[in-house]
Amino acid sequence: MSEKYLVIGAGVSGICASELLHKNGQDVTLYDGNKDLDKEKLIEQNPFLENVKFIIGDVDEATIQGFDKTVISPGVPLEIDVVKIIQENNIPLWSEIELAYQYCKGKIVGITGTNGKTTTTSLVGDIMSTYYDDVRVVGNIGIPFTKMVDESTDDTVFVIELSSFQLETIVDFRPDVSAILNITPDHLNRHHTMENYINAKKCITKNQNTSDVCVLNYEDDVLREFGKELKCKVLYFSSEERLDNGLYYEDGAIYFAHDDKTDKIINVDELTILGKHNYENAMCGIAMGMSLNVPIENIVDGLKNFTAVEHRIEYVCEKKGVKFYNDSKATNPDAAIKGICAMDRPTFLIGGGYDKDSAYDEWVECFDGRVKKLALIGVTKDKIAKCCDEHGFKDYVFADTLESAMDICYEDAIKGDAILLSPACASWDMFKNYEIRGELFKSHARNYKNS
Ligand code: UMA
Repeated sequence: MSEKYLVIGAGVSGICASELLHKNGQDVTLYDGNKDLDKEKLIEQNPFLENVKFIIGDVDEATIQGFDKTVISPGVPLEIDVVKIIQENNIPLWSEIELAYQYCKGKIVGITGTNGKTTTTSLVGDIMSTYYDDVRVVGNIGIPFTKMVDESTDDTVFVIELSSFQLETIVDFRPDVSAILNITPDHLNRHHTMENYINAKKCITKNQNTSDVCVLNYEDDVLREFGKELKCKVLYFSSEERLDNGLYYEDGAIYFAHDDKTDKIINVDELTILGKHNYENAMCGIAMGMSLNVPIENIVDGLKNFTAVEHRIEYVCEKKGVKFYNDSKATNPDAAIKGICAMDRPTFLIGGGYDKDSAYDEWVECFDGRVKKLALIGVTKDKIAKCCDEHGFKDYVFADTLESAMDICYEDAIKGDAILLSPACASWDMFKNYEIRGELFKSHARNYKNS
């Protein structure tokens, strides 16, 4: 018998969740709080929506009480009135990840963490594909899990990038292998406290049992402790010290220590991804591959053939001897520090964007000797400028658009410099997403004349 579902948020997640429910004979209503939502356009792009009811703008309590289940999109905060009413009436509230889980078959590999999720998810997808025939890479990476569950079988492997927003409202979702790469402050405007944010990430393990595996970063104090509380098997990786059990990096190579012996897996100069943070991503990928029985030779093949993901310290082009790098994916200060540290030349940095209540001190501190000039855009520009003043960094300018920030940098840059977009902020104040911000950066850079 069909049940009445309310799907909250008409972005890509909400639309794919509605489609999955509709295909499975459920009675679907799609809600979006944006009064200006262009319903006709959505239907034109997704014809199945003809058969879905819409609620746009306000919705009253009595209407909400009429639903059996609700599915929430990741970007919708749990504090909005609609969600409060759902919770007060004890109506099940599922993340779209939970919904997909209810309909999928096969093995599940789930990756979360503040930084490195997308790179690691994509790498794990490549590693799994060296051994399994039906590997589906989904989640926060951009393709909703709900879109890819059709015709999954016991042989399917789902590799899922999971954000804290998606994990907050899982119920039974249980990955066979999970990983938490690191936890540093991010999305504090949504989660309010670091504790809430950490707890959302920890949810990835909440239904795992003794037959499952969780891969954790040994160098992250919170995660090292967390491993001791878990029921499932824990595999640690470390980029700083030799472990008796687990993966570690030492003197240019990655090793796996187990059962009183140590196997060398790969020299890091055979990897195409650079920097210690990427060795951590690689170790996480190796651990996840091993946990799903992928032979070491296949894992090594996957590692050697992997290329960096778009928008993450991505080389774009060289004009007038100035190299352009797109790190639009650096949407928090910790990720942006990695972007700056990866530059091997004097750098013109473009930063600023949507305000997530982040602290910029550590980011600004790492400018010293590396950043020639900072061009600030977006809502956070004054906040970052104030932080620069406090830390004695004077070489900043303001710009109204990304293109004008780039023009300012390009005018001053000389042969041998880099221009890096690594904003330390989300894009949502000026762009729909970080991909669109990165694409604009790349196309504007490519349009500069070479002389
Ligand atoms: N909306 C409401 N009420 C609100 C807030 C939003 O109705 O209070 C509506 C908006 O009007 C809009 C819809 O919700 O129509 C948007 O939903 P959404 O923000 O969940 O966006 P989606 O397009 O569904 O994309 C989401 C993820 N977005 C976020 O988490 C903000 C995408 O992650 C993800 O790729 C996609 O699902 C597929 O799973 C993006 C992201 O920025 C890349 N993630 C954050 C990050 O990586 O830092 C977590």
